[in-house]
Amino acid sequence: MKKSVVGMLAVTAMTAAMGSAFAQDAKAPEMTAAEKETAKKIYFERCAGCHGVLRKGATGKNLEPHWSKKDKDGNVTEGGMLKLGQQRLEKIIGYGTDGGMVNFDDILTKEEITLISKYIQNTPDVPPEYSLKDTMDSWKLMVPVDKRPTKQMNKFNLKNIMSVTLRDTGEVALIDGDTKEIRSIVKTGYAVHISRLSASGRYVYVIGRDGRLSLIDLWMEKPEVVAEVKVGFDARSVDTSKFKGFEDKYAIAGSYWPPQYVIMDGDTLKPRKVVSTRGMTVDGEYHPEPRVASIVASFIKPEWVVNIKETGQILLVDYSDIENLKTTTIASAKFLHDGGWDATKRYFLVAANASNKIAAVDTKTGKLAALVDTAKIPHPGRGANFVHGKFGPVWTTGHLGADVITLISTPSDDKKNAKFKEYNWKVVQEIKHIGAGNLFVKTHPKSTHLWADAPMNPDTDIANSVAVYDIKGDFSKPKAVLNVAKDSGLPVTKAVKRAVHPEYSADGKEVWISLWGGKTDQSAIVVYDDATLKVKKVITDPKMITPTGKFNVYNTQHDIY
Ligand code: DHE
Repeated sequence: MKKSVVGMLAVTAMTAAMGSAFAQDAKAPEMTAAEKETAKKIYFERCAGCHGVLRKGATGKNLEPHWSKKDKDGNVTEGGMLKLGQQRLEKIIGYGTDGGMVNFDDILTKEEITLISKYIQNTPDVPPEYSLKDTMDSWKLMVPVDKRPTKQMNKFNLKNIMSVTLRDTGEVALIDGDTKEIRSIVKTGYAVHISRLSASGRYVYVIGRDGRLSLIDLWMEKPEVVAEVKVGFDARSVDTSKFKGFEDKYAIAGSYWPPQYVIMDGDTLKPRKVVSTRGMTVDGEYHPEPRVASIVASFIKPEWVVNIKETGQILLVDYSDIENLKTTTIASAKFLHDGGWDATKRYFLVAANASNKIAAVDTKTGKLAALVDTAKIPHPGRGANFVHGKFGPVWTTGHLGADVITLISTPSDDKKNAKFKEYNWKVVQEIKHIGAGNLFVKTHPKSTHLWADAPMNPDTDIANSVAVYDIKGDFSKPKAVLNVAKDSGLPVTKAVKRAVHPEYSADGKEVWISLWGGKTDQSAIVVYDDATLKVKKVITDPKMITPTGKFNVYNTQHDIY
């Protein structure tokens, strides 16, 4: 993947902040100071997301030089990177594992794989903390509220704008869903993870892996960033206040490092409060790095659902009085990651991915509704809701670690669905997918299809493709498999082209899929007609470098999936 100067600078800021106090383990391979600096940067860019800065493991395994753990009966197991050793580590990193670790031989050079294998046999660096003052010092208000337009100044159909992450250039492209033209490309943080919309649909919030949060005003003639703030060194999630009376008032962003979340004013990003998430896991053990995974705004209460990865605690943060912040802490299962609402938007379903479970929280009662066992490493993105011919309303997840799509029955207030109550919170069906390595599933209330990708599958043909399932019946109809790489018309190169993240247009008639090129190859977005499954358009502007997530304004604003 292309590495931009912006990205390099942003990552260097994090690694520089981590200091150079690098403890050399007596048995660990020796490294020069320059090698350690390079390896530290690679670790942050490529490994920390899954394994944690302190390397205690989450979605990925524990990568400490030595570890030991006790099971319920007091039996101790020991392991660690020193035990695995240089050769074995190089193999694992280069070729991946059956356990879900992807191969890095097409992302890192041989020398980089050697370096990173040495690095993880040494004691982890501990990055510094980041205070409210640091957050405040980083805050920039480019366009104050009174200098912004009072009405929409452009003629775009804002509902159908797609906010597209250009991962490796530290940018977001705002693409007109109607005309497929790029309306604006804005500079953001490094490797933007997600875009979320304000309740009004006017503001787009984008968060980069380097913790930089940018606020884009869609009402400007050419939409631009009007405010930004750095909420931490490493971040993944953001949302806004969506409850009636609080529309566009607050924003919240969660950090991976330091493990904390920041509450800000919604229209300026002025920081108001920083709250640490360090504490006890659901097993009653202290964890020094409980990272903030997905965050979602409730529509039925002035609350955010904040999912804490390592501890497995789901926080319901009440923002009606942020000076006297009230939080409900709901114990679920460890390694919370991504998730989405059920069709009624009362229950939030989140993957406890390395625990192979889906946790469902009832935001009306503030209690855990269910913990559902699933196949290996569920990864729903936001999931997909539809009414199954036999089992009624279901929410769907794919899996990184299994070749199935799982359907979980969800409750409904509609009397005609009363007969499905007996299935609620059960896995009612597992559908055979094209392979493991799925990241995202998607449907739309106006569609009869369910789309699922498999970009992390080691097989090139599978990583190139998406499957489309007919949701009208009982899934006995064979799925359609679309080879997005072939459909893009891009030349075949050595690098694996990965088809990732289906996203619907606002009217539910088109599905957009990103196609990641390799390090230097052209990427594309392939737009399909959802009814005919035929290609409608291939977007391949040279400025479109490594597009990943695409967020339709209307669907994101209203949590439609
Ligand atoms: Fe993501 C969602 C974390 C890797 C693309 N990703 C999320 C969320 C989290 C998360 C916590 C939920 C945010 C929310 O809803 O508030 N992702 C992580 C990681 O920790 C991980 C595994 C490793 C890392 O270093 O970041 C990771 N993610 C990736 C990728 O490699 C992807 C495919 C491309 C990229 O960004 O480099 C990727 N993640 C996405 C996307 C979403 C997402 C597109 C939003 C899905 C949606 O439809 O809302």
